[in-house]
Amino acid sequence: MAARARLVAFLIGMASFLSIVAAGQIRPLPSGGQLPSGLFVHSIASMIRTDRNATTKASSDFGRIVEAAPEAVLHPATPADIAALIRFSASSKAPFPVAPRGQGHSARGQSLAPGGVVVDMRALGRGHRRINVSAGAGYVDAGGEQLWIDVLRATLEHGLAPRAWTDYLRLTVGGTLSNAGIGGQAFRHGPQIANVRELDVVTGTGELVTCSREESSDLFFAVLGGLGQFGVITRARIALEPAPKRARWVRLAYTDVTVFTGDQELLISKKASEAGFDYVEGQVQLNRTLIDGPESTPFFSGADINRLAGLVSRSGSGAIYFIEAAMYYDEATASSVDQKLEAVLEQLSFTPGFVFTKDVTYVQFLDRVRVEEEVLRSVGVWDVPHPWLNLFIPRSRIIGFDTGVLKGILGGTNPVGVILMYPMNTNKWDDRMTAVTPQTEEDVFYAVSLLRSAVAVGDVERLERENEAVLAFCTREAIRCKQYLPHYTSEDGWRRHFGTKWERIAELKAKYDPQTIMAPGQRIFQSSIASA
Ligand code: ZME
Repeated sequence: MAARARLVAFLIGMASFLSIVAAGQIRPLPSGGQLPSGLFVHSIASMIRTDRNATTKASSDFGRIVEAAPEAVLHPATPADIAALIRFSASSKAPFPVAPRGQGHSARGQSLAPGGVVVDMRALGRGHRRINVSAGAGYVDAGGEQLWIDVLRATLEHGLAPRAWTDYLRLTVGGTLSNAGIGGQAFRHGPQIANVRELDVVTGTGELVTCSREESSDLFFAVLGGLGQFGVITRARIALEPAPKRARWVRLAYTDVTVFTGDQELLISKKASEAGFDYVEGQVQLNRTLIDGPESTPFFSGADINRLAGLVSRSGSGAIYFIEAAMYYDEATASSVDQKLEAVLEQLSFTPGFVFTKDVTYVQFLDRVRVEEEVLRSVGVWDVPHPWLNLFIPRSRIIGFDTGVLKGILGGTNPVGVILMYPMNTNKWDDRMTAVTPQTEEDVFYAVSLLRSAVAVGDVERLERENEAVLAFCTREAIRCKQYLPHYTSEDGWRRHFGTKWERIAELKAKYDPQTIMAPGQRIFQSSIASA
């Protein structure tokens, strides 16, 4: 079989590669590149595993929808080891695919390398912590393999913290920066990719390049939101701010989507200097998910749930909406936070009486999905298929989307999982980066995340059909939406996704990964090997 032949080619290639190293001949590779001298001493052979134990772990991801085994897994000790592997592939007669894998939290196989080599990025951080805080300069250098929770803990030792977060912190820096990294702070600070000052990248030609807005800026902008297509992020320099100590965390209930989105848009229009929230998201609860879902238990008391159930039955559609927001504070601002919260709440139009407040530490707030994870794990619904769909919707179309999708296609369903819906300011996104936003003139767009889990027989197929229907609805209604964490199986889908950015992306691909070996699980560029 082809896979078998490739494995043999790989091992033969590796053997001859090792003999070059063993013979002490550092000579130009066919591509003209030099072997890094460090490799001469520490060959990567001992870091490559081909046993089933290693390859099986790297054969699937959090999505549990696609599965494909790599031929081998590299456990690098240094970025130079990754460079050696990529250079070996890129310069060989039969290049093989290479995919970095952090936590494997992709939903559709984006971190897989069918027939190639998965780089277990987490191996980089073993033994020593690759996180260095420069407090005076206000940044942290974090290895691409580092988890955001560990970056948070390290920076807090200096009273500092990154400004932009994802909802879940057990993700790697390289993983979120390859996508965008969105959450309730993005309205003010932009996505995580907008808060990066510098990167180290091992490109698809096996070069280790330091890049920034000033230096090798084409690579810097390409890699941010670049879906792993141009190289592997081995270090990111991330901007920091003084860390708040605590968060006043609120949920406000609505039955009318127009009132809900109106309040969200008011909140995201506020400057940091005005009385407002530091974090703004929103959730949609269809039918009985609120009452049944384990997700809700940490926030609402039994009495709250009874009151909310009453609200659900009074809401004609059965849908209720929550703004989830947080106001950060510390010792200096503790005495005024209640007043500030009151001042903001007064401007909003949530259902009277339906405000729920919690007061938690900053870490408890940022790491809140961890609690959900533990609940879901305890009832066995964490390691299940996740046919997730994330969309960016232009502001002008969000009410139509709510009618057609949430109250239409998904109306009457009782999904297990979370539906998120919150606006962001377009001007916080840098269009030079590969990450894609709706290509309209509008200054606000919504993230709508249908984060549903498949827990029963037939759920995957049913949820996938619903996802298809949602995308078909957007096409039919000419809603210029973009997928976030995008997934397409045809080049045509990718061309439409990238729109005006496509030509530039193809050009950068040819420059930084001419053999199309990097991150094949995205299925953007069909490599000659993958299709062979
Ligand atoms: C892609 C994405 C997942 C964005 C947010 N999530 C979440 N996943 C699971 N539970 C969540 C959540 N956001 C809030 N709760």
